[in-house]
Amino acid sequence: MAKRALITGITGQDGSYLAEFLLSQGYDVYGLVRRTSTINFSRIHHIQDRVTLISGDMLDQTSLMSALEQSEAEEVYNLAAQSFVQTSWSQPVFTGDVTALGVTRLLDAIRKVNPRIRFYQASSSEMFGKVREVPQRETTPFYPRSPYGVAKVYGHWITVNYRESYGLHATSGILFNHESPRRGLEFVTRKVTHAVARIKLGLDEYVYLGNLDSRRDWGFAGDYVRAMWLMLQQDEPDDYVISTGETHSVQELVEVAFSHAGLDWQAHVRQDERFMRPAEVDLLVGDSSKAGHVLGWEPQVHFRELIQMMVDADMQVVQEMIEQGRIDVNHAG
Ligand code: NAP
Ligand code: G4F
Repeated sequence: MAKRALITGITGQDGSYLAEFLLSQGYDVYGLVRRTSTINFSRIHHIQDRVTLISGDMLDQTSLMSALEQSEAEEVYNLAAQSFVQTSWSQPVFTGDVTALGVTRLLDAIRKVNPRIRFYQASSSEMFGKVREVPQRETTPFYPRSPYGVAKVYGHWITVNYRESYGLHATSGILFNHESPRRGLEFVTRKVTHAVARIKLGLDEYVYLGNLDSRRDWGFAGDYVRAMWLMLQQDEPDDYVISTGETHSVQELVEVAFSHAGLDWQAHVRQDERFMRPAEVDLLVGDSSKAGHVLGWEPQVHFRELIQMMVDADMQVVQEMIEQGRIDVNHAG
């Protein structure tokens, strides 16, 4: 019998890679999707006939219980969230409802429907915020710097609490930033690599960015979803940091992306107050040695290769848009 997994957030970057990975492992894959006025299945279009989509929302307890009953999942990966840090200042209550309380709704549904389900919570390095220790590891205290970070701290601790209160196999993966050609356009890596392609192909002249000094530990999403799966294959639930151990500034990201396309970044990058944050996370760099020892997990793709892969993919995307007439090159904004 094939194993059954339910993924919340299957339409997102990680959800699409995880669904592909689980299919490759022989799983029956179910995905929770919320109702939207326009269908946004572009990241899972290529596998849509191999996964079963179930309508539901992290704000709606009844739909979560139904999704568990319908899928009869043995593993649940909770990737759904309002995941954009900047938006969490303009929509703090909504962010808390989805990203924090949504975790409780799902855990409680699991407790009632089938407490033997193995649960993965998508925790975040944003929880470390104003970092108390360098590098950050599982034992580093949290100091979140955004409503999103605060919501993720809640999600992390309610996962630990349900593990300890009810004996659930509930695991929290503390993942550092991970990117890919499927990353949303609002996140800085993809914003930059997409802008590089548009500038190179003559559609734009500038990209407007916020803080160029902050540093992140950027890995590849395809590597990170493998770690999620490995965590749920362990006999005992636990918490794991997943990171590359390298840190780079936003400016370094910009330099690598523009130089890969043969462009001088200083001629095309402008700073804009709109993209500055009320409170910044200045430095993230993770120590994933526990994941190395226990899970046998190591990152395969490193920073420069990742950014170059994303620039190459965006060059292709923008070129195809031009060829298909989806961008009017004479009136590019
Ligand atoms: P993403 O691309 O923004 O995807 C988020 C997913 O959540 C989308 O499928 C979205 O559905 C879904 N969602 C949002 N609100 C929902 C709701 N109320 N009910 C049901 N589904 C809802 O995020 P990602 O980069 O794949 O990240 C996956 C998870 O890992 C998130 O929890 C994120 O916070 C966390 N995380 C990400 C990183 C990273 O660097 N990528 C690092 C650490 C942790 P729609 O398509 O309908 O919007
Ligand atoms: O790409 P970002 O928006 O990612 P951020 O805030 O680190 O959050 C991402 O990673 C977290 C893991 O640590 C996830 F939990 C979270 O869901 C999300 O996936 O910003 C990265 C850095 C920040 O310091 C930001 O201030 O880039 C800086 N930045 C500079 N200019 C910008 C911009 N970020 C964005 N999005 N847009 C800019 O124009």
